[in-house]
Amino acid sequence: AKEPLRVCVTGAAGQIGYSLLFQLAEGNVFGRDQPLILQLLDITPCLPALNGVVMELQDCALPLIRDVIGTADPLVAFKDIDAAFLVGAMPRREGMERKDLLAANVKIFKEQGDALDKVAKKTVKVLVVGNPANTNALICSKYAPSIPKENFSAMTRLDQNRAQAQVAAKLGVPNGSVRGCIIWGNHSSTQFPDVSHAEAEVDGRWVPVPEAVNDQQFLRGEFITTVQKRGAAIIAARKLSSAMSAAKAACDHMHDWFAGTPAGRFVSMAVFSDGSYKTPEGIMYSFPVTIENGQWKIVQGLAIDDFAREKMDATAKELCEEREEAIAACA
Ligand code: NAX
Repeated sequence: AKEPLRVCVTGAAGQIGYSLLFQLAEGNVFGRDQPLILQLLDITPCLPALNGVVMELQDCALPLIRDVIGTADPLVAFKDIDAAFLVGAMPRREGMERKDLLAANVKIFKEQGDALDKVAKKTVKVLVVGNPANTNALICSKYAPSIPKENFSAMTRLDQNRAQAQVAAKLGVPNGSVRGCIIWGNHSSTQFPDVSHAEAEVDGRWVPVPEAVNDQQFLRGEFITTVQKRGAAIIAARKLSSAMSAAKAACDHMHDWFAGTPAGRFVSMAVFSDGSYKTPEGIMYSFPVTIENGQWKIVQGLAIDDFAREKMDATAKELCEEREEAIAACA
């Protein structure tokens, strides 16, 4: 039998946590034969609610769960972990400036980076979901220097899934008949959802999405803004931010990081830029990646036209600004 994996979820008493934990505990992420020890972190005022979640997980009587720990201490939650979903973050309150929110959150990720550095396995894979996700991941890694940089990433998979679903709906095909949608840059409204390298299966044949959709005005306009503003549309409708879809995307991201991508396929995740596609080095930029043996590699050689270039530069510029603000906030 396999040794249990230790998996941490932060913000585990929150709404994404509530959806994420069940999928994880069922075996959707690490496989249905992989036992798990769940180490759940939230802040002290939320410990009663977290305890309720721990009780519910016990009551699911799931075959893979070996233990569930709930704590407000990052040193306990991160002890010996193999994987971390860093979901917990400070929500935006009314009247709060974007800058103040960033400052508050990067401090959380500084502290958590420090704790990961002290107690997590050096092979831990860390997925940051809490916003501003890209910059939080950057700071977290910076304060965990003993863990390789490649082990940190931020989530743009929800944006990728949204793009895929929009294209499928436009074409009237199942979601599985669209692949290769890319998210470039920041998980924010400056992200660039790009279907110029995507394919769709129409009448039993895989064809480039731009050809299948055959509506450049839509693909360069409404499609992009729909994906960019989808988070706000969910909030307007639900009075709560995306949770079910965010949790599912986090599971997709971590699943593929551990299991790898099928031959010839790629997924988007925000990782350390090495300067690929003329992006500034050292920011957490979302790229198309292939994954093998738990290692991601940025897909090289995709053609970038002037339209894409401008969008890719704009989101890079925002990430550079966030990095400056974050470093100042941590000083
Ligand atoms: P909730 O407010 O429901 O839950 C957040 C939980 O985190 C709360 O229980 C809170 O007590 C906890 N928390 C706060 N500070 C913490 C800390 N220092 N350590 C541990 N736990 C802490 O928010 P939810 O809807 O679950 O969203 C969580 C985060 O995901 C937010 O930052 C949100 O902006 C972000 N999102 C990111 C997405 C992405 O695609 N990258 C999409 C969905 C989501 O909006």
